[in-house]
Amino acid sequence: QQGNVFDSNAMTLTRFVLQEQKKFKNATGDLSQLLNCIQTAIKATASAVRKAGIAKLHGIAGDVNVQGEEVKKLDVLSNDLFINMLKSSYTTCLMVSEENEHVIEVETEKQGKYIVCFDPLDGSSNIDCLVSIGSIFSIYRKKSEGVPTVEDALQPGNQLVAAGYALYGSATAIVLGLGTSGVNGFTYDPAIGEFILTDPNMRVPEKGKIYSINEGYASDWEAGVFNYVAAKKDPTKGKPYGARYVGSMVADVHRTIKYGGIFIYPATKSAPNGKLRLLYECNPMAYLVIQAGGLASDGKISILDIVPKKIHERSPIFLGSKADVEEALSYLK
Ligand code: P6P
Repeated sequence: QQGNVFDSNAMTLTRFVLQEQKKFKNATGDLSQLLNCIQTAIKATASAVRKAGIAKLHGIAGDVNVQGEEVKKLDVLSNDLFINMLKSSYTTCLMVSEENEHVIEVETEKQGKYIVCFDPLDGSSNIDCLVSIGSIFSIYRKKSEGVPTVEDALQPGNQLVAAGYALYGSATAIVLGLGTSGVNGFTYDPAIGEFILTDPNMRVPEKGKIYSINEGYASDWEAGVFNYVAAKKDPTKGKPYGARYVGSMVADVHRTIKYGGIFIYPATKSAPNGKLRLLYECNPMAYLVIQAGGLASDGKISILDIVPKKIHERSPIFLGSKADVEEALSYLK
């Protein structure tokens, strides 16, 4: 396919989702509708992120979110976009957002069978210095009868129906796992306003050459983590690994899926459960990495087997190439 020929048969995300739906004869189309509304929220967020400096969306919106962090205007905008597009999809009954302390209920007449947990703009501390940021989402089916409650959102990751992320990087990309067709990557084409399939059936390399962790906290790590990271730098133990740490989870995880290696946000003395949130950071990323042939653990069990107790609970995470995660886990007591 030459570079400048217009592809009249492009595999768009919308088309891909419909194609997947058709594999299930009793599919209602609700998941397709839900994913297309998420796609709209992502397109609008991408547009705002790309012109934030011009549209004066940088800087502090003044509020403070449940994490006690200063909320930047883009955070608020992306959160509103996700909530509004999801509510008007008529496919969700409950939502959990990183920006909202309590679950978000959908009015009865707009309710559907899905529950969506999302971080509308992850890595927001990087917005003003133009480092890549992302949106992360995970989709469950409501299991209980009756009115949706917070319990419906406390499902382990092994119950996920689908999960994905958008990366607002040098290009805008969506990586999506539907549980049925592996993990697929799409790149945004602004010329037609569609996401085009560019990375079919993504696979995490069996072993990588990169470790990704915030070394600033080394004095706070448990011994096993300290010894593992030291081993990655020790030439007597094999060729030292390269170090890469963006400090934006979506960017660090996307690189890990594409190039291999390991991403770690461990427990520290000050943060005994690590920093990253289980429902809308660890679970969706673990689901995608595992579906792509990698591993994701909290140091003891698979991330996907953790039964959440609170919607904003945190978990340590060791994620990436199977051989690298297994090696790291062998250093933990
Ligand atoms: P630290 C960004 O604020 C974030 O939530 C994730 O995107 C990222 O992986 C992590 O925190 C970075 O945390 O403590 O290394 O700055």
